[in-house]
Amino acid sequence: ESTRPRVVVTRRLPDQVEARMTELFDVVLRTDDAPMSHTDLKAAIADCDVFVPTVTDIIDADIIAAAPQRLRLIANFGAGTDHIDVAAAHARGMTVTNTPGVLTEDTADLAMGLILAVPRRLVEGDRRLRAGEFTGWSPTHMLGHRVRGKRLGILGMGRIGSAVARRAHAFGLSVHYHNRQRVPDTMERALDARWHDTLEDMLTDIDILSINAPLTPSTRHLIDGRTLALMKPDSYLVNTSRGEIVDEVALADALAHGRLAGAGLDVYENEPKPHSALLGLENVILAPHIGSATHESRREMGEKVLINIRAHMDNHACPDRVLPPGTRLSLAS
Ligand code: 8YV
Repeated sequence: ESTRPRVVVTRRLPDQVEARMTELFDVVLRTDDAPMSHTDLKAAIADCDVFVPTVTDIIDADIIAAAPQRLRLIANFGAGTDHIDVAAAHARGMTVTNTPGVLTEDTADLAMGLILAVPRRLVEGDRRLRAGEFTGWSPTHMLGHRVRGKRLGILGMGRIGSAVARRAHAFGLSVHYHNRQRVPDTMERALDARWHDTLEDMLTDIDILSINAPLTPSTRHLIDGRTLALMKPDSYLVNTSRGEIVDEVALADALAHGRLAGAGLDVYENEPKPHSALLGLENVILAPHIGSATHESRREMGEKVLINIRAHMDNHACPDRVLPPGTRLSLAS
């Protein structure tokens, strides 16, 4: 019993994942599902060997400093780790892991769903019908814009961006991308994607922007008033990555004043609250951060957390180590 690692989890996880953790570890699970405060997180991290946070937990240097020496692994439930001060964790000799891969297809499905639903005004139509405004078909009722034949620009051609590209071809979109580094030739050919060496160059050229990049100091507010102004007034923006990549005030302003035709958002700068200016706009779909919210993805994310913890306990390299900031991941892997 006493050799079982003490694992502290910050949020309720799917039942099967919690059950498996209870079998394997001396696990401290949550009983309610409210996000922990900074003070609660500090207290929670102080007594464990492995810490399992989620996207709602800001694990800053102050919280990492409150961890005991025996805590050597932060196993994040989620792919993005921008909420964790990974450099501070590494400085304390900790390993940080995440759950990439298993949520790729579901997140790409949501992005593709928004790419189709925003130009076709699907959610607006649902809203209008429920409000009693569908009084009969007419040749000019609820016209949107055709998706087929348009140009999709993908910002961030990693796993999720590539999965969006593959879907996009089936809907007749041509695929453009911008990424901090050009992807290998074979991958570029397989994805039939045209590289733009600058974001600015891509933005002037596309009809729909899909944001699939991680949040880093260099992607924060990459889409702001200046870069939005480069987009065509009849173009669309879809964001399923991190809200902070977009200056939400500038986005709301562009949408409200016809400088952008519409947007589909799953993530926000200050979750769980979208900027109030977005709430009144008809040409925006606002999803509640559900990119990976399927029973299947969440279960598999839990399994990934377990695999990383077990590798760590067995003194093996964890399969999903988050590399120090600035390290360039190979996109081909
Ligand atoms: C999760 C996500 O909802 O993986 C991510 O980065 O944003 C989503 O899959 C969240 O991170 C769970 O912690």
